[in-house]
Amino acid sequence: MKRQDDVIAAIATPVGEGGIAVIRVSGKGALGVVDSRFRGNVRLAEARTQTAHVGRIVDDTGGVLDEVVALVFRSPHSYTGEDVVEVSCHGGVWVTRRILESVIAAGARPAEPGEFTKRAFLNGRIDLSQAEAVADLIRARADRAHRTSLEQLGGKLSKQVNGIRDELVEVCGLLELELDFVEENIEFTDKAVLASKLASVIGTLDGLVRSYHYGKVCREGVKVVLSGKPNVGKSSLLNALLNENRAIVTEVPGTTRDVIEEDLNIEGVLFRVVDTAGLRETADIVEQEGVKRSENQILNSDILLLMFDLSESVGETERRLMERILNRIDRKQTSCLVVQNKMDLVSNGTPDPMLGFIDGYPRVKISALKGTGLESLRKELVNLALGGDKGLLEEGVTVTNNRHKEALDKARNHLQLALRSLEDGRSGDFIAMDLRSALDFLGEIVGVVTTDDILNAIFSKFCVGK
Ligand SMILES: Nc1nc2c(ncn2[C@@H]2O[C@H](COP(=O)(O)OP(=O)(O)OP(=O)(O)O)[C@@H](O)[C@H]2O)c(=O)[nH]1
Ligand SMILES: [Mg+2]
Repeated sequence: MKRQDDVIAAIATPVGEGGIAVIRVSGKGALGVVDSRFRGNVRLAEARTQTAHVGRIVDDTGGVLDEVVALVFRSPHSYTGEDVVEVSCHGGVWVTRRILESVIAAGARPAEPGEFTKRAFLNGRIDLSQAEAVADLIRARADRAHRTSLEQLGGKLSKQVNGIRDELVEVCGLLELELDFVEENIEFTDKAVLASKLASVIGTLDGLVRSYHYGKVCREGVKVVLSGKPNVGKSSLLNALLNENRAIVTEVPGTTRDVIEEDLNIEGVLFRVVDTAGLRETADIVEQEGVKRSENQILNSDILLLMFDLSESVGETERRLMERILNRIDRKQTSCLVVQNKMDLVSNGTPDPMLGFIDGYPRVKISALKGTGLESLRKELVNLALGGDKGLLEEGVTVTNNRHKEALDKARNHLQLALRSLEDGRSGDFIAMDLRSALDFLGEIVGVVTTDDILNAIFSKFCVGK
């Protein structure tokens, strides 16, 4: 078992060559450990907090490894809450490695993934949901993900959850007080007031659980799969959206065989756009494998673009193809958008060949070749990704983490049971039991209630040095 008060050390910057790299050292005695390998005008062990010192780091034979700047943070004024030294050295892979080794030889041990942040949590610097936000912030690849993780890091979710916990503690207290006076038949609390309190908390939890859909969109992005018959222009559309020649486009049906995935940022939402092989019966075994992969992608899509060629009529083949797809996808997960391509080939006034064909889905007409209609397509994608809740959710707290959502869900279920018991006139201790369970689940989010399993699951996902 690794001890909690060891001095730990790790390279905090990514592996590779760069301007500078940072080696982070934390724990009681961290200043002394680094000081024993530091040669400068100031003894780090005696330095004031939040000061920077130029010097050299040496190895165990006294040989100079690099010129560095050492930043000193004294407990509790540091990321972890412990004594911390951050050594900024020149950003070479080898030199960084050697400095870490030197610090370890001087008495530190290599940090585990996420151990700095874990210590920040254990020392009360941040709560659990804030610690998780650190990992999300590092992973954020688009504006909205960045914004929600930053809000969570600032404690927006914690604040709301703690507010709810306070209310529930109060209700619990009232119920339990009443129990002490059960013999005397005294009622302290108006049942109707309690019920409306509970109902309002349930409403708040409902909103938080619902925000998870938007939160997931922010965090993981939206998977958009381009599907349709060969040659309708799927690869052309991918290229047009990315504004680069990413996928091969030819007039030969069956050009794309592999699955091609690229990130696309629209209005701060991250879309993962997937181009696939055109769907058709084929004798070519390479293409057959491609079609199989397309079908896999379709089943795992958040948004499915059903692409058609406007210059062609739709008939029995298309009808069968669409039936097959639409019967297999999970409507709760996947939204469909019909894209009619090659509008440059049809003159105005030509009747829509798809009149009455798979109605009930939003449609856009585009020309991937000329780049027309792409603006409406982008708008439609954002609409489908964020749903109607867009404005509403941006105001409030967004739940981005599955662990939080599950805990909120469970808390809400217990509160619903409590409310029902209250309405049925059950005894106070019975109701309080469910309230306690709800409190525990809410406590798991911020980390007041926690287990080693929960902590390990969370921090093992961090990188070393964070
Ligand atoms: N006129 C016109 N031609 C287009 C348009 N979009 C694509 N094409 C042409 O249609 C042909 C097929 O385009 P692709 O993008 O390769 O079609 P695909 O759906 O990826 O085809 P597969 O990979 O074979 O499934 C190419 O010759 C494109 O130049 C369009 O909007 N207008
Ligand atoms: Mg293609």
